[in-house]
Amino acid sequence: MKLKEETTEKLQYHFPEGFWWGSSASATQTEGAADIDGKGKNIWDHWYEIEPNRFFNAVGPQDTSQFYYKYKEDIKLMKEIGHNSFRLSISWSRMFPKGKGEVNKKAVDFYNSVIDEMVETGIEPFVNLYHFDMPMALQDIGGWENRDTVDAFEGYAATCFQLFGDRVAKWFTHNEPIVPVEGGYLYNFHYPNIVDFKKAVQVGYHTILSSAKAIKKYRDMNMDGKIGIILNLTPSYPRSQNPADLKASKIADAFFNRSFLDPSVKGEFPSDLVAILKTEGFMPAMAAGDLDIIQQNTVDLLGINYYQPRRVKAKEHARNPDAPFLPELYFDHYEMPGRKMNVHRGWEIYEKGIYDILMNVKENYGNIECFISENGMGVEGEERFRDENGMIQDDYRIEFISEHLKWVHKAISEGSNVWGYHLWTFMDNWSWSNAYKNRYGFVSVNLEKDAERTVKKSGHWFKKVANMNGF
Ligand code: BGP
Repeated sequence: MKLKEETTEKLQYHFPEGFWWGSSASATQTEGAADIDGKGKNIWDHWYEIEPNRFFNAVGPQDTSQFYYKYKEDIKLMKEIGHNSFRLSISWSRMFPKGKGEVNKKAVDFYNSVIDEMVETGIEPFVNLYHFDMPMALQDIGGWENRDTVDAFEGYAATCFQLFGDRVAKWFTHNEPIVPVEGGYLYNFHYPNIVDFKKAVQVGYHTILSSAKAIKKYRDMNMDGKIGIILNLTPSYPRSQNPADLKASKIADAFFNRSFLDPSVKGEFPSDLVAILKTEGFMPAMAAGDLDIIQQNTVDLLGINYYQPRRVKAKEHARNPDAPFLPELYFDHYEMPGRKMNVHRGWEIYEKGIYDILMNVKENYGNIECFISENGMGVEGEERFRDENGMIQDDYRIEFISEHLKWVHKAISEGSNVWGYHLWTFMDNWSWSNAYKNRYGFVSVNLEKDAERTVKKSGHWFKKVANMNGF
């Protein structure tokens, strides 16, 4: 007891009792076993089949970190490095090979076993339902473009609540729902890989509706837990305080943050965004009663993924009437001189951004209960940092995490209702186009040696932080 008090006193950054320490991951990126035990194809399996060279070194989603086979070992390792919680996703196409219909018993056995193992080990499961992995059978009818997919999602969600809800008390409908919109319909990095703003808006709208409907279902079923959504928030910073730059930055914020944050937390769409959609003729098809469902079924809990800010300036060139519509018709990106970069991923590192998001949530979103559900640093060629004892000396990751945690701590001291920090990610895993190029984990994975795991220096460091509840 005395030791604990002494240790606590020495901590400069002490976090509240009950803070969630852990990491996050997704099914497609970790499980492997993409075509066995009855799993149906999802868009990633399909895309890899038709265009393997799109993926770094042509490594596909079946060659991921083999969590399907090694989850017991992994969960034990999570505990060893201080996790009290871990976010995973359920693979929709493993549960429902055709997206709907009959549930796959082997998938149910697998997720039951994973959840049981976590609970027995003392790691709280945070379970997300959709992490970019549309079942191919539903993509064939348009995926999120088609309203039938909303109903299929509601059915899939209800099945998961019913089967696993006795042990899972934290649910999430979607991870980063804007990413499939951006990647699939605007900027060419997700399937179906087209540029069509009208469809993009419809996809976004259906995703939001599906989230509200799943939340309604959860509450109608009287489930005993909380349900939320995970959003990637990119604070929008103007180049200057000139009205034109400020306006551009506010519009970027509407497109990329408030578009999903407002309906999820406040139950309404941002009026400035709606005005643009109306002017440009991009309002989505809606059915009577939808807006009430969205309004009445907001989240209990908000997961915040933070990687980088968005720097914005006013548009400098006239609009080209022949160019396809993109949000960038309303603003330009600004490469701020001297900004700190993660050169491997090409993303800016701006630690204070995490604090700005938390303060915005506190001040403008009713200080809703939230946590950092992803934050992390992908680095290429980490093997060069492996020492003679076999440990990767990833001091840069320790610095990255601690610098962000300092800002989270400051937000807490100023009243933010933030309850946890989950790193992206537990172990190196497969990324949507970069495959295994950039490594993010606390634990390295050797793809040449049966996906052998070794804890990196950051994992050992995190264990101390989590066990002391600070640093
Ligand atoms: C987030 C996703 C994760 C993960 C992470 C890192 O947007 O939720 O699935 O991939 O980003 O990004 P990347 O893998 O593209 O480097």
